[in-house]
Amino acid sequence: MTRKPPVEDPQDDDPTVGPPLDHAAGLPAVLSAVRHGVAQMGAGRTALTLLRVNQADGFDCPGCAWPEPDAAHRHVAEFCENGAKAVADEATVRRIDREFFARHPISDLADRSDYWLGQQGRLTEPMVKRPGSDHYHPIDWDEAYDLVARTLTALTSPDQAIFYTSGRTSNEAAFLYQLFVRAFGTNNLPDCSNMCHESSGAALTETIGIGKGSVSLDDIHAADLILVVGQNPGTNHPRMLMALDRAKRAGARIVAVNPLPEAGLGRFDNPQTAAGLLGRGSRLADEFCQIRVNGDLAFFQALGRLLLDAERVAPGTVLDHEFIAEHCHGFEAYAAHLAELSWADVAEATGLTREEIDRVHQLVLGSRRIVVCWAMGLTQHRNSVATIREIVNFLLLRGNIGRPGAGVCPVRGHSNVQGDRTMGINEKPPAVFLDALEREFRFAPPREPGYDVVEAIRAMRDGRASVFFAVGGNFVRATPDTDVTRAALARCALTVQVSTKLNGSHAAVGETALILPTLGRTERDVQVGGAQFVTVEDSMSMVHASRGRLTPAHPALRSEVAIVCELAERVLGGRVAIPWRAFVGDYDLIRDRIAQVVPGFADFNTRVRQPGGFQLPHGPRDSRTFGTAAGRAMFTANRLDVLRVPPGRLILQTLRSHDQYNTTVYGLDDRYRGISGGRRVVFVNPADLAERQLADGAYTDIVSEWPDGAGGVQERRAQRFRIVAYPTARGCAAAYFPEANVLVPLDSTAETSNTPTSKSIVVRLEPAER
Ligand SMILES: Nc1nc2c(c(=O)[nH]1)N[C@H]1C(S)=C(S)[C@@H](COP(=O)(O)OP(=O)(O)OC[C@H]3O[C@@H](n4cnc5c(=O)[nH]c(N)nc54)[C@H](O)[C@@H]3O)O[C@H]1N2
Ligand SMILES: Nc1nc2c(c(=O)[nH]1)N[C@H]1C(S)=C(S)[C@@H](COP(=O)(O)OP(=O)(O)OC[C@H]3O[C@@H](n4cnc5c(=O)[nH]c(N)nc54)[C@H](O)[C@@H]3O)O[C@H]1N2
Ligand SMILES: [Mo]
Repeated sequence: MTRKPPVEDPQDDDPTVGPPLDHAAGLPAVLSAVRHGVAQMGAGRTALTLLRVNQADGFDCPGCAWPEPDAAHRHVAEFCENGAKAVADEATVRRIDREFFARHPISDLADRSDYWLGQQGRLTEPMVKRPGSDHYHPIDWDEAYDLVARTLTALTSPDQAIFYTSGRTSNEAAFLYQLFVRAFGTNNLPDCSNMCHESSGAALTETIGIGKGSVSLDDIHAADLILVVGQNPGTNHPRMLMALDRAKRAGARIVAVNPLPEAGLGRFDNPQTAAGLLGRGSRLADEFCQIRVNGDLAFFQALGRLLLDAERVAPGTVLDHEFIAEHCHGFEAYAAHLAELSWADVAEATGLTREEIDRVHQLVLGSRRIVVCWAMGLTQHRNSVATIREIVNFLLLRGNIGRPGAGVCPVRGHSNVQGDRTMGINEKPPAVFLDALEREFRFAPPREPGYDVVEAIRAMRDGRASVFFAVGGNFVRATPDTDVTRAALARCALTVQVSTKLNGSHAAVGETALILPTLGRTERDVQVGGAQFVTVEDSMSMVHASRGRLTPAHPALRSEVAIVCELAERVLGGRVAIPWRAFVGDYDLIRDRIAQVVPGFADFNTRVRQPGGFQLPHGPRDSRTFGTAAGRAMFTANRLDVLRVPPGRLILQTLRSHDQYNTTVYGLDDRYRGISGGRRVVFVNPADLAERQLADGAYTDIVSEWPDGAGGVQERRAQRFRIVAYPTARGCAAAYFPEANVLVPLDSTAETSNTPTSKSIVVRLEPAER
């Protein structure tokens, strides 16, 4: 076992391929968790740290946003294999010091893989890259803050600065960050949501009046039928499998809708039970609909149409007429629209047979309580917002929103991405939020909408923005069109990264660049007023405290709250009367202000100290109150257009392997899909390979095609991927994010939400040279 980072970059990524697994977790998952922990932290620290994850007095797992069970149902080890990897990655004992940056010029870092960069350890002191230099050098905190303040105050307009957030930022830091940015004078607050669940937020706000899921963990446990659509929980939300397992034991049926047969939805060996550890777990999915990429809008329209037809045959027995009459709007137009549904289009879009859809329909008819869960498989397409509106239609028909055991469940990604939005990290803030901010802090926040992620890249590319500031994340690697984004950042006068770990964005620099190293979730945060805790909100609107216990990776690290406040003081001076210094000393004072501004946070400091925290209000869930313009839940009529590709082309989706957290790559294996030792693979159906005379194991370039606006085609190329014959849906292919991001055109985004279409890219495969 080695504590040393790998010396060589595994640039010559050399994947080996075995059969995919049909089951998830069990003992192999526990062993993998411990192995990653010990490699990064050593044995003692591994045991201590992992036992604190998701306990009432511990820290919130920096992995996913899936909620914790109530205290009575919590296990001693309330974490999963991939949560353990996320923790180990942050709590690693490896460190990056100034000698590291002396050895590695920025041009060298730019050539390194995400895996190599992440393996180097925690950032320890502030670093600066000056104009003309290819190196980072140490800089004092004070000097670094002054540099940022000078650059920001010299701008001719605050809108020339962009302030990005990734979803690990705590509520307290996020609230102060948006306060600072708005007091400075802009709404340029793009965040990772723009690439993630923005489509869910947009569709749900429009149809049910609130952009958040309507179910609690108890609803999952009590459901009769759970549809898991466009989601791979075995890898990305492993603790969700425990909830599904519990629902299943109570009699629920589960339907998986996915182009890929993902392992976790096959057999689940619950590692919290003896049978699970021995690999004698239960089968989770009763039906697997192997849908074509982007076929989900058609799928939910088909289910809606079958319900309407069934109602016609047996009036009064299928639809929830009372609910529709009392709480909904637009039913007639919706029903009329579906009367025109073309079954030929449904077959083409979904790739499913009528029998497969009928089987799901029968399950729907037999179920009183239905939950639909989804994640990135639905949100990153051109028609994503329409698809999610269609899920709402489907649920409204039988009154499946705002009733126990039923509802919408967009499963969030980053552990506090939902909380950051609640705190006002939003480039298009609602007016009521700005009004409350204005009342509480007595300044006039800007009312013009700011840039989202895609607009921010365009603004930097076109010279309309020249300062890029990021609290967390890895902008250059997470965003689409990597080369365009890198060039856009290079045009900036100043780029600033507040980070825990080194990543590709530290090598995508403006003329001047700063790295400001910060504390992570697992670490003690001690300020003038004593040890502080922060709070987060999970995917089901539960707000709770998170207390780090480890000694900080380095004494020079500052908390995100401290960094934001120091900057705000220097940039704003006396322009606003906000007690930044007091906020840093005592985070309770920040929470008192949040309580004044954000609905649902009254008595924040008291309620968050109760074990397990508290749940935020949610109109549809709590009282079937729908905060839409009409005051009702909205049925919508959505155009079904089938995503057709030119002959020989495939639809490529970009997804996560089992050994990564977004752009953080923990290892080069994807155990459940049978891949080891490499990431440059493209999964293709064997019949599609045969048709193109391509062989499993051959090397190919992936070339994406996008209209150039002048009647021609723009091409983007990702070189040298190993072809893997894989049981994905016909006509579809898959490759890993972020290696495939070079293929996603910046202008290819979802209607309304502007989310990059990372799950439906038209590509062709060309034999690789060599
Ligand atoms: N370990 C780990 N945990 C994570 C993350 C991580 O990287 N690693 N990331 C976190 C974040 S930020 C997020 S947003 C979530 C992401 O969680 P997921 O959404 O599960 O992540 P992806 O790997 O993008 O998986 C997308 C799934 O959708 C399927 N899919 C693709 N296109 C379609 C389609 O058109 N229709 C349907 N029905 N399915 C489709 C894919 O086959 C795949 O199973 O996970 C969070 N948790
Ligand atoms: N092609 C394609 N692109 C995608 C996706 C896809 O499915 N396909 N998914 C999209 C999705 S869903 C998302 S959410 C985005 C993710 O986009 P981001 O959130 O920008 O990316 P991450 O990889 O999660 O960011 C990891 C970095 O965050 C920093 N970090 C970690 N913890 C902390 C902390 O506590 N504080 C601070 N300040 N920094 C910290 C570390 O330096 C680490 O390197 O990517 C999107 N991009
Ligand atoms: Mo995400």
